[in-house]
Amino acid sequence: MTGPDKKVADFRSDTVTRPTDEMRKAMAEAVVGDDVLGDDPTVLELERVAADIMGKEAALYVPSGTMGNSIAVKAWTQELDEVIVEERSHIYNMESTAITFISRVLPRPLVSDRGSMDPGLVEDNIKIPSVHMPRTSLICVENSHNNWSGSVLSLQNVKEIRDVADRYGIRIHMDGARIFNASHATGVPVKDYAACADSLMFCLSKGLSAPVGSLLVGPQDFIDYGRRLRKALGGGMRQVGVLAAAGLIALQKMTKRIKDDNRRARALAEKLTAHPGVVLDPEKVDTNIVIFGLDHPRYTIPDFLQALRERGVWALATRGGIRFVTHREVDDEDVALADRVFSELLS
Ligand code: TLP
Repeated sequence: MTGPDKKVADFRSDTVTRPTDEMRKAMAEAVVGDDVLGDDPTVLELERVAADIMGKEAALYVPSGTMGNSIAVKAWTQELDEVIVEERSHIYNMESTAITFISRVLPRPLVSDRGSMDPGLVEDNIKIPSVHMPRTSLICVENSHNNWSGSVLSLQNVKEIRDVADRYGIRIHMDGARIFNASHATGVPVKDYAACADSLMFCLSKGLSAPVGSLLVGPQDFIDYGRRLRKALGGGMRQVGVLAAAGLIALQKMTKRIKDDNRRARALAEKLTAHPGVVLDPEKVDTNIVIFGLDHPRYTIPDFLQALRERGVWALATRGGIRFVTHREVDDEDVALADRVFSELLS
């Protein structure tokens, strides 16, 4: 099946999106080769297009966002280093400890204003060179920010963090898994965000609807080393042009539609907030992720999620409550269904 399964309104994640018919056709017809040997033309094209869109020298196709982030952290750091991360970031919280397991660095989590770290606080946390302390070598930022309900970073904030990083010779990696959602929300071109970071990872497999894959972009020598790290991590794939073909369509044809997901998430938030027990400020929904608390005498969060699921509305528990994510396979009817089910359960 390539279209949405209308039996449920699946708001669990934009990762549930299945490839479009056009992607499936391109996958079937893809010209392929052995990508580990560097001769899959479809992968090479995807990497070239990705680097171009982001305004970077080179790109690396990786199986997942987690691998892209892991390669970036490993490439920019050495053991005994420290990495500044935002306290709710995906890199720090949701990658099964990859940052320490793979790179063996110390994460330094900082508080933020919905994902935007104060550049002064970042500067205060850069270690002065000392035999006693780790060396700060990398700052990671996340845009849009998953666990802050899809909040976006202003270009100003990222530029100020860039200034700090430059003063101390530190790299910046941007987890831009949903950078196109952020770009639609702020009007800042993805290239401008990417220009503030040394490297950026973005996902094809979320709102862009490709079945698999992410891209890591950055300078040529970083990507060359990243290619070796990808092999070491078991991410060297052979005739993977069959997947890259879908990725090319994701990049060339699906980025524009992301604004619909952002719009629908705001509409969903406005509806849900009207129900008793829903703790949510729709003004704080910048992109396609809606996270809200539940304060209701009849339900715990697991019970409420179960009751939703029985009525065909799927969502996930997350830090701070319940998460709904909009994407290509949920439409206005699904939003209306969620609204009706909330009325039934909470009134
Ligand atoms: N996020 C997934 C889950 O891991 C929670 C989701 O459903 O939102 N950075 C960010 C900001 C992400 O949201 C994700 C995935 C990743 C990195 C990792 O990407 P994958 O899942 O491809 O490893």
